[in-house]
Amino acid sequence: MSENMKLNFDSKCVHAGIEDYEHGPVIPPIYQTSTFKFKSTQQGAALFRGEKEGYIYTRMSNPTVEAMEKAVASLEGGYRALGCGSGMAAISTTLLTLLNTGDHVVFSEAVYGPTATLIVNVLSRFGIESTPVNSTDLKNIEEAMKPNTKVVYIETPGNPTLAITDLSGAAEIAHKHGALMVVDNTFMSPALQRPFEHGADVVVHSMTKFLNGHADVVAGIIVVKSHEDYKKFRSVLNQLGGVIDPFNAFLVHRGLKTLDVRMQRLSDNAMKIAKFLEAHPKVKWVRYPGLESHPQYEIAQKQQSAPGGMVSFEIKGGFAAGEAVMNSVKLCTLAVSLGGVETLIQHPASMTHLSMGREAREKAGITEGLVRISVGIENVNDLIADLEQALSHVEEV
Ligand code: LCS
Repeated sequence: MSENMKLNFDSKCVHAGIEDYEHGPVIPPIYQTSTFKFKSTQQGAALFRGEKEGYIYTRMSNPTVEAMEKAVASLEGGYRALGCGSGMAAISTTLLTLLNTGDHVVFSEAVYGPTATLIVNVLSRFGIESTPVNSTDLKNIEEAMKPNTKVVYIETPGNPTLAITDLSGAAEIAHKHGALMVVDNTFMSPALQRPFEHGADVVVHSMTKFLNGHADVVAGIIVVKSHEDYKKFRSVLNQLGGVIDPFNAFLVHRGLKTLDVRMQRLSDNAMKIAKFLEAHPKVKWVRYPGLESHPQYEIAQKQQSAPGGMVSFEIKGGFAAGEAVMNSVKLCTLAVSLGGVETLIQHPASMTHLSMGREAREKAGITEGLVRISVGIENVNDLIADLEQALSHVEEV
């Protein structure tokens, strides 16, 4: 692809990060090597001093990893990106890069369970304070800000409540108080939401999910906006060591090619499933950003180009009823994780959000009966037929 050609997002998914390689392969080769040979001691030393460009050691950089990083940075509209060994590696590296002892973090209370646990149980051991807030109401963010607040950490839509935070509003508050806004964009992917366009300073992802899209890789990424940030983050990542390996980077880069097509299809499927569930007499409530019943429907319309593939709902009869549905599905798979081409169903209170504890879950609106679906790209009629038959196993309340 010509460097100076301006492409639309769906074309970028196919071409971003792809360059000309020796022997002319269309797909970036996998440099499955831990280390790179120096031409001389002088050249090796010059590479270490940063006087020459080149590869030294795969923890520091690798061409296959770099190709994928360039692709994700381009799709998010950032400057550069740093591939990590998991989403949690990306999140922990980000927070350890930006925070010092004595600093304070304000974070969305509805986040992936281990993110909350990392902030509350681990960072606190290093003297970093935190305040969880219901970030759907910007007043709560404003009230939680302190003179030592350095990071406002937002996950939107939040896992698993799908609570939506106004990104531009949250960024304005963070910046007014001299803090940075970090956004976990895992649930949307840049196909549906680009946080840099709404004032984010750093974007993180679990690439395990939609970016890779095929449930066969655990990986994460940090996307930054400037060369200074890139150098700062690269240095900390190099010391902490939680990098992605070349083969997983290759797989993610391959997955990115179909990102836009997958996100459109699974959003369409999820919209139909959400409507089906909302109309079902055995369903108590449905939370989906594409439904007008979603409390932040207007904000979703403003900052998301489609509602995405995640649907949460509760069946009348609470957890026992949800359990009956989850044990009866045949096409949907009972498993945690999300963002693949296959539809997954799970129970956050006993699975992904167990580590948060009941009190924090209740405060964040993660009810004991909440069931979460990650909608895939199967034929939507097959998915609805499966949910219909699974719901028939629930007794009428
Ligand atoms: N951020 C979000 C929004 C997530 O949903 C997850 C994982 C992570 C970060 C962490 O990424 P990882 O280290 O697993 O690559 N969410 C999961 C979930 O809901 N079910 O299983 C994993």
